[in-house]
Amino acid sequence: MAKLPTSVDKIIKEHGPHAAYPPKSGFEGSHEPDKLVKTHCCYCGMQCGIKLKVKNEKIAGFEPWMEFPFNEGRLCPKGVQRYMQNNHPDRIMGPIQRVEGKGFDPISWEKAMSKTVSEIQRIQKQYGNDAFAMLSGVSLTNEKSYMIGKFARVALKTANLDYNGRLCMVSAGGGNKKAFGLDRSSNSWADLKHAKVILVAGANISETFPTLTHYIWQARDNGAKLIVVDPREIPFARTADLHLPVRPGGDSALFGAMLKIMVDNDWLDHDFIENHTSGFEETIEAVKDYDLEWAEKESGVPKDLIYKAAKLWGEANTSFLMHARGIEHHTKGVENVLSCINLVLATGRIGKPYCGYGTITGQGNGQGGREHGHKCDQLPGNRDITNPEHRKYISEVWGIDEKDMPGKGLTAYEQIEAIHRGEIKGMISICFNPLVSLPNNNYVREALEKLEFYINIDTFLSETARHADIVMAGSLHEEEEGTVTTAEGRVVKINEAVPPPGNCRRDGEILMELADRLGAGNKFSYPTSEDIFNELRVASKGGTADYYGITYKKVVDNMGVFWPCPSEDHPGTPRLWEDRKFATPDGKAHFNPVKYRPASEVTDKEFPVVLTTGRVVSQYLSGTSTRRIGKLIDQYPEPLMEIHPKMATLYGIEDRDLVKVKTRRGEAEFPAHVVETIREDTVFIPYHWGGKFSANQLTIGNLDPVSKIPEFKVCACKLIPTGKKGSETRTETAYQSWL
Ligand SMILES: Nc1nc2c(c(=O)[nH]1)N[C@H]1C(S)=C(S)[C@@H](COP(=O)(O)OP(=O)(O)OC[C@H]3O[C@@H](n4cnc5c(=O)[nH]c(N)nc54)[C@H](O)[C@@H]3O)O[C@H]1N2
Ligand SMILES: Nc1nc2c(c(=O)[nH]1)N[C@H]1C(S)=C(S)[C@@H](COP(=O)(O)OP(=O)(O)OC[C@H]3O[C@@H](n4cnc5c(=O)[nH]c(N)nc54)[C@H](O)[C@@H]3O)O[C@H]1N2
Ligand code: SF4
Ligand SMILES: [Mo]
Repeated sequence: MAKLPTSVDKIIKEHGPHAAYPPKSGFEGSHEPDKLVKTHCCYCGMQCGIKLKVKNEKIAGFEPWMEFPFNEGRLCPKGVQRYMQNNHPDRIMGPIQRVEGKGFDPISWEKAMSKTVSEIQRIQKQYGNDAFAMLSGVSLTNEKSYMIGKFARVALKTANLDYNGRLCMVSAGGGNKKAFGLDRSSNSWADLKHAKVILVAGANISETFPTLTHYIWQARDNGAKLIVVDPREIPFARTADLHLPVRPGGDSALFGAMLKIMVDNDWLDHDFIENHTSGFEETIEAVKDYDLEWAEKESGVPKDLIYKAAKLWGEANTSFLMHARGIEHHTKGVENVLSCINLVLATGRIGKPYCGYGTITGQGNGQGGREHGHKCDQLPGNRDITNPEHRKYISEVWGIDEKDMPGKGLTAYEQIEAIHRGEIKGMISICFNPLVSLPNNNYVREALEKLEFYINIDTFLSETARHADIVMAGSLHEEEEGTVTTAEGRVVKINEAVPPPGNCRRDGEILMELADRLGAGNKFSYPTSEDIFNELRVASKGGTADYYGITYKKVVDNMGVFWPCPSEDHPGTPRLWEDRKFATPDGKAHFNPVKYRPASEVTDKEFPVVLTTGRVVSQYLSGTSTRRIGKLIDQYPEPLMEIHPKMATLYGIEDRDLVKVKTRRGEAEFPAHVVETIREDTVFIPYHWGGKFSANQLTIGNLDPVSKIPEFKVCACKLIPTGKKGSETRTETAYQSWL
């Protein structure tokens, strides 16, 4: 691995490990900014409105944007610190090239571009077009997401394009499409406020979507009951009416049993089921043997709690069900989602005020980015790349011959497997750090080193970028105009606050130049981001994710527009399904039978403990940005392993003892965090760190057969106390884990 060319070492030496932000106190001009730019937080799917302060073309601070309707000025710990990333001394300030054994050297854009293009052409000529793959990410705007879908198919001419939403939203998307024919949460969060029962499954909202908690607290003030399904008593479960401490992997047994109880007690909306759904009979047939004893054994939730939850949910008048990755990161992620949707459909409480369902989108543009074509099987407007009509329509919009449109490609983790098999030889990635975020990452590292040529477009030298031959210095969220679509389905405007610093370039410009040099320049000539958006509008027209009626002006005037929005005079659709016309071919909502099956790796004598992974409030994803912001590091400096006191006693482990965690894939050491809030049979490790601090050395690469999401949320491990204490020096090392 190569050494960093940046000044990190010097900063650490001079200012200590926590000075991972510009060490001078304060930012010049934060009291007298040149301008305030209304935009959105660059991190999670809430996309909170924020005003960035700009001084001398640098971000100097922020102010709350009180008028933005979703968050009304509220921000979480990450949102209030994110302004520190743009000026950060670790930014890659121009293109760099790997020099074997030495590190990275700066190179000119001309050299970076010409070398990249000649390697793409060489590899494609030698091994075929699909041997050059692309991976992308949905921290990128709709405009860039759309352009990447087109870039891979039209300029690179490869089928193998996929994205980091494959690790995130695809199980939810798969379930939503099967049940409703459309992949979006059915309601805006406004419907939460007067829901009488709120069920949240596998979503640590207080830490992962902090500004959304305000809506739940408002509902609580209005008398709502709260049911939380999570192996951990996460912060907002501590005030819940019912906390169901499910064993990782047990959700579909739990939800199946709840459905059976609802059927047995006739807590059903027969009119809705009969007139607006299909598949009910097969669905209840699948759960007919799910008695409470069985459900308790399989799900790990005491049977009285299962019954109470079914009763509370079954008898409610208004309700909202939400879930996130806790139920989706499984080899049965789609089935888990469907078993939740079955509970919603059985009550008919959808498409009505204060009644709804939502999967909480994770990444900043996790919603818009999964609609416009950088999934391996998708074309813009959430069209299907294998559908002849869809291919024809998009080929016309792109001005290409349909027979030149590649077919379905491999998903993200499958691409890694294809590199190992020697089928993929070259790769370009943008906005994705798979070496930290993919499961079983020792296998991922080997794959990256097998590539004949790898180019990475990022803003920091991520763990993955360090394996690239060339790294192109791209732009951050605040450095390029565009739109994103929030977890609610609201399209909002991102404004360019500052230009990219130094010799960095806007991502969109990098892609356009590459397309031009690959001979497709006439199809990638967009003077402004709005021009890309206007083409996206046409490309999405008539698709299920229809943006045709959304314009930049409308988005700005209304502080967001909810898709679908099929015509310019259409106001947008905050609440779906009010007309009871679902987007499925028969217009009905579909129940889907779900038969419980266990996780792909269950505990045994050798690996007796359940390992689950996830997040903490102050760190974001693979941590490239948040692991460089000192105050966020202070809040949670290194990954800790949460363990229940009973299990800790069993192993003779005390708080902060260093424990070796071993799975069939690898091993790593983590200080123990002994807490009563986790199940006795399960340990939890956050995954935001790289190198030897990475939880993904341990996780399993098994995928859901439909969505191809990895099983991040459950595998089997063993714990080996090391006899050492987690120490301060480790804190320093955690910060430096990418060095
Ligand atoms: N602070 C912070 N916020 C973020 C992010 C971040 O990295 N940091 N990332 C954003 C992104 S991309 C995403 S996808 C979201 C993720 O948001 P969440 O899904 O809320 O986050 P996770 O921590 O991955 O998992 C949520 C919960 O699932 C529980 N869980 C584990 N296994 C199971 C299971 O088998 N069943 C059930 N029911 N629960 C289980 C865990 O205990 C955990 O509390 O957060 C977004 N917001
Ligand atoms: N064990 C375990 N693993 C997990 C999960 C888990 O719960 N447990 N969660 C999974 C989930 S839900 C997700 S979403 C993935 C996320 O995994 P990744 O997508 O790999 O994580 P990011 O940190 O978003 O990586 C994005 C990269 O893009 C760069 N970047 C950010 N913004 C921009 C931009 O505007 N332009 C450019 N060019 N680059 C940019 C960042 O510096 C970073 O290097 O991780 C997954 N991995
Ligand atoms: S809740 Fe999400 S979007 Fe809002 S400030 Fe926090 S990280 Fe940013
Ligand atoms: Mo995610």
